[in-house]
Amino acid sequence: MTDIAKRFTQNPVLSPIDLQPSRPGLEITCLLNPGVFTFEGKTWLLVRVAERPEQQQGLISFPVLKGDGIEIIEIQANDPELNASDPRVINYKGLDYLTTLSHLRLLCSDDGIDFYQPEGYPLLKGETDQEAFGIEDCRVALLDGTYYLSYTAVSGQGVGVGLRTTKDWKTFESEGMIIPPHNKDCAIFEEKINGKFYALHRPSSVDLGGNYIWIAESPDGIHWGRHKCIIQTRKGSWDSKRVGAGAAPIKTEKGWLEIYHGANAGQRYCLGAFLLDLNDPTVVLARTADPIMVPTAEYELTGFFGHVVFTNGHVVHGDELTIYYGAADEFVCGAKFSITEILNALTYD
Ligand code: MAN
Repeated sequence: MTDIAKRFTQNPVLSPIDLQPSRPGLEITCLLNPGVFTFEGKTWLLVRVAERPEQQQGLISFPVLKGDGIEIIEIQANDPELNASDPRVINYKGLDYLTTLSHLRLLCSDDGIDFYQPEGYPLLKGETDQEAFGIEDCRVALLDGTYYLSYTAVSGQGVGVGLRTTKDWKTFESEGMIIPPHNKDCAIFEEKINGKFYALHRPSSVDLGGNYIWIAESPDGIHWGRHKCIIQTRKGSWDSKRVGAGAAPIKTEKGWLEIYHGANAGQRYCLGAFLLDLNDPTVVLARTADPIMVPTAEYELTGFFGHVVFTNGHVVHGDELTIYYGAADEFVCGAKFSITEILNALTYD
């Protein structure tokens, strides 16, 4: 057993019933994968809220954004042109759709455990055609007083990385799609290195290559280049099928420590870690052979999509790393790690 996470005894911290749907006619199916940051002395979560209409017998229905509103698409469950074998995505008449529509919602807390929705902060919703199936799994990076929100933008055109920035969490600048499909899991470093922005990201390829983690650099945090593949899946391992970055890398004396997710062919999502050179983060120094967190708790095994722990947000206090994570794609949970313990679990090349 290599799981070194200390899960909150209060888990799940948030369940779908804890919040109100964004509009009449929809219900919250999943609360998951929050971006995390500190602001005005509080811990904040930017939670992914996945919604759909209440499901009727024999019918599959889901919302997509249209103009300022939503359109509900309804398909007979027994339609021969429907493939609904994955609870998260469906294929109908050769086109892919998501079963839920996600927006991002701000919650805050004084103790990092009890979260509430404060007054006066907007919901972040899909705004463009490229976001018609929603926005998801936002990473939040703070650089020089600006928060960079890198999130997954989904539509029939594909899955890419969108960027918005804010200083006050009330007004936002949209920079549009910064990395085109198919790409997600984009985590921006919270410090420039040798004058440049860096980000981890995850293109997907079904043929040559794979679901690997890449790094890129940028002069301004918006335009990205010099892409380089740094972490690949490992055959026969817990991360054999896909890997993707978590939140912004953590600066340690040994290097930039990144917590990432890896899944095997059975779609079990675990967490591991790798270490990048402090001065040249395109160089991988070490990686954990085994996962540091494995879905084992009931709320991680059973839910909308079971056997999943997935993180894209954390807070660091000295040696203590508190991650917030999506469990079974349905709940938001918390766990603590010792950074030293994670560093000790790394295998150097
Ligand atoms: C995958 C899963 C879903 C997600 C889509 C689009 O299928 O991660 O939860 O909605 O990709 O990003």
